Amino acid sequence: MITLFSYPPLFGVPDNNGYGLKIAAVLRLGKLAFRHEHVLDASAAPRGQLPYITDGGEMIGDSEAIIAHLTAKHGLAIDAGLSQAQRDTALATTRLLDDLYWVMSYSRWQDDAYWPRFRAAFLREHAEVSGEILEKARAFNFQRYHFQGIGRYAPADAYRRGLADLGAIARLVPEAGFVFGPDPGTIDAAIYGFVANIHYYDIDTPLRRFVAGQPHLVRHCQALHAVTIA
Ligand SMILES: N[C@@H](CCC(=O)N[C@@H](CS)C(=O)NCC(=O)O)C(=O)O
Repeated sequence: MITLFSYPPLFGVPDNNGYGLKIAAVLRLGKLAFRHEHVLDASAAPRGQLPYITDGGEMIGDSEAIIAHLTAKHGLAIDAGLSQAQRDTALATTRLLDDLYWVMSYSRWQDDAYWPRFRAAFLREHAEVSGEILEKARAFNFQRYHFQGIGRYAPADAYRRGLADLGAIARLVPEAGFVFGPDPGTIDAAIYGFVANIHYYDIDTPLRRFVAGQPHLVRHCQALHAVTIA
């Protein structure tokens, strides 16, 4: 049995992190049975990062490595018909989402405009998490943001960057269906992982306002969400 280890849910989204949510969606799309374990401490994970899966005796970290494993070992076929050009687009989009990840994360933990709402939601939904734990996580994230670079941006500059990422994603998602046709692939799960973590949050960031103004992106997100939480 596959076990997915990822961060806890928030605002009805089964993982408050885009990478873990992407894997939950991929497993559902591939109709692969799994157990979902939510953890806050990533120290047991390969490279100390979530998500990871265990599968028999194996432990696999990194969402892309997990998808490669599911494809090789469990016949995950949702990307089977893709051309090389489509695979390249999927890889470029994955890297684009890596950039959006930092801005989204910054909006929650670093930006004083939104941190109080994020903190309050976490404490309200997770009785096991104390204010002290969150303050420690915040201090840790400040360091991560500083060394990655986003932490040195003023909020308006950070959001300009995130909105450029979201704009490119909005142009990639079609009015109907999914990025590469009528059926969703891992690229759709990846987009969902991050867009859902913006759209379903009752925190009115510039990123969320942008998504709300893109009905086709909301439709895409809702379609993947229905499969993921089913
Ligand atoms: N390339 C990885 C990225 C995963 C990632 O960035 N995980 C972060 C999410 S916050 C994490 O666990 N960070 C904890 C840490 O770096 O200590 C993937 O695709 O899964």
